[in-house]
Amino acid sequence: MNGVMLALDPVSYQLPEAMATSAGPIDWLFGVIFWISAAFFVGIVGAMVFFAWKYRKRPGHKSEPTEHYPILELGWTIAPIPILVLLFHWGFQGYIDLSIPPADAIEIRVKGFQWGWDFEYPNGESDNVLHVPKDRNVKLVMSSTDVLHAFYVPGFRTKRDLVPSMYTSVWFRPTKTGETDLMCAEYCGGRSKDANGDELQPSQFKGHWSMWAKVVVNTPEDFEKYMDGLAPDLKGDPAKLAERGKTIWTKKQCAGCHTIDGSKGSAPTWKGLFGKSHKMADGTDVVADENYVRESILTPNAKIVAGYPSPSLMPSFQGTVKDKDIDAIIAFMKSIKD
Ligand code: HEC
Ligand SMILES: [Cu+2]
Repeated sequence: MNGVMLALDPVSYQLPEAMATSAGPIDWLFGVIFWISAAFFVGIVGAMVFFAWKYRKRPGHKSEPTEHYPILELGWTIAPIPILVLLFHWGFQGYIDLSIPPADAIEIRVKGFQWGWDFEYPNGESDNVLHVPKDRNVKLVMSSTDVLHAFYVPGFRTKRDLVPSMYTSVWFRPTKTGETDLMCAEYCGGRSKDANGDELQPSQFKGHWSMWAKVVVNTPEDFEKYMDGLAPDLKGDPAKLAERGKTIWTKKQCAGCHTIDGSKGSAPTWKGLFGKSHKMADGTDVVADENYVRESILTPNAKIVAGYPSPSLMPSFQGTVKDKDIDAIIAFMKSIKD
C-alpha cells in the first residue's frame, strides 16, 4: 500500500523531504501538472499508436488524405486554454505568496559570493551555515558581491536569484528540525589556476559547486543558543580571541589566499607578519600594525605589498568583516609569530 502511494505521488521520489510550509501548495501543484501531463501523454501517444495501426499499409487500401476538419481543430485548440489559465493562476498565486513575507518574519541577511555564502543573523553575527528556527517565519534579504547566484533549498521548495547591487528576498516557515541542503542554482564560474596563473591541483579547484552548504532547522530555543554562541564575549581573553580569529580566517575565506605556516600562496603569509616592517610596491616601508591590518582588509588597494599586482587581487571586506572580527584577526596574527 505504502509503495503504491509512493508511486502515485511523484513528489516523493523527485524531491527531498519537505521541511517548510511552502512545500504544501508547491507539491500539490507539481502533482497536478504531473498527472495532467501523464493523462495527455497516454491520450496522445495512445491515439498515435492506434491510428498508426488502423491506417497501416495493407493490400486493397489506398490513402485518402482528408481536408481540414475545423470543429476538431478548434476543439483541441480551445479545450486546453482553461487548463493553462488555471495552472497560471495557481502558479502565480504561489509565487506571490512566496514573495510577500509576513510582517513578523525574522530577517537574515544573505550574501552570495564566488564561492560561498555569508549569513548575518539579527544579532549582527555571521556564519557560513544557515541556521533557522522551526515554526517561525524567516525572511532572507539577499545580495551578491560579484555575479549572479541563486539561493536554492529543495527541502523548502525555495529558489530565488541573488543579483549584484540589488536586494532580493524570499521567505519560508520551517516545519521540521533537521538538516537539508543549500545550493547555488546559477552557474557562477570556477577557477583552476591560482592568482599567478599557475595550474592548481584538481582538489584545489573552486567554483560554482563550492557553494554547496548546509541548512540547519533548530527549535527556537536552540536557534537562540546558536546565535548567542556566535557572539562570545571574548574581551580580555587573547587566546580565545585568537581562536576566533582563526575561525574567521577560514570562514571568511582568507585561508583561500593567505597561509599561516609561512609558505607562499597567492598572497603574503600571515606568519610573522604582525609588527614587522616590510616594503610596499611604491618603495615605502610600512609596519604591519593594527591600523595597517585594518586598512588592508577594508581597502586592499590603499597599500600594495611589494611583489604583488596592482590593483590588489584581494577583494575588499568592507561590510562583511566587522570591527570585532578585525580585532580577532589581529589577535590571531599576533599568535602566529616566526
Ligand atoms: C583572493 C585572494 C585573497 C583573499 C581571499 C584575501 N586576501 Fe588578503 N591579500 C591578498 C593579496 C594578493 C595581498 C597582497 C597585495 C595587497 O597588499 O593587497 C593581500 C594582503 C593582505 C594583507 C597585508 C599583508 C602584508 O603582507 O602586508 C592583509 C593584512 C590581508 N591581506 C588580510 C586579509 C584578510 C583578513 C582576509 C580575509 C578576511 C584576506 N586578506 C583575504 C589576497 C587575498
Ligand atoms: Cu553561485
